[in-house]
Amino acid sequence: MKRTLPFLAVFLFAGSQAVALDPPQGEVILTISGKLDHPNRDGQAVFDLAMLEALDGREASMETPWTKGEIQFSGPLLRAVLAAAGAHGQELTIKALNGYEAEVPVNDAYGLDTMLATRIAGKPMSVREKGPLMLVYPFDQDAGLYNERYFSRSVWQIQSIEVAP
Ligand SMILES: Nc1nc2c(c(=O)[nH]1)N[C@H]1C(S)=C(S)[C@@H](COP(=O)(O)O)O[C@H]1N2
Ligand SMILES: [Mo]
Repeated sequence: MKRTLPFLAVFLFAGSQAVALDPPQGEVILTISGKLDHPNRDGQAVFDLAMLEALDGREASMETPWTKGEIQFSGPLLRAVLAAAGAHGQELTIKALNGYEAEVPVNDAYGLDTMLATRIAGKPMSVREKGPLMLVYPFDQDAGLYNERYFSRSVWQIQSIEVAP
């Protein structure tokens, strides 16, 4: 017992380190708040571009109502971002720099390959180009998503995500 306890403590510590979210090195472009297992700043999870682009992502070309012709988007899957934050909840409020907000069910992240696009045609998106982040539904995978319900959830200039139970 005297020997195994310190061993167990080291093991548990190593385990919690493995799921922790590193602090951002660059400019913070996304803040997630709510009930989180992996906060990295004042109870929130903050991300810079490199942190987001290191997550499991997708790259897909599609048409959208906001762009001309087929264009390629890439970025982390929304579910990978939520998992990195250790977010628990059912409803997301996605907030943009221009004050726009949309309610998005968490199922849109887990049931669909919805991405938090960081790039358009391979280039980071400026605020003028609806960046730095845009929620992009997999319109290329399912034409049934191409309607006002999902357009209204397609928030661009995303700044923060609030996770509610
Ligand atoms: N940041 C931001 N994203 C937004 C909006 C907005 O006003 N600001 N409007 C939403 C709504 S209601 C729709 S239908 C589409 C419309 O985009 P559009 O105005 O470029 O056609 O974007 C969605 N994303
Ligand atoms: Mo809309």
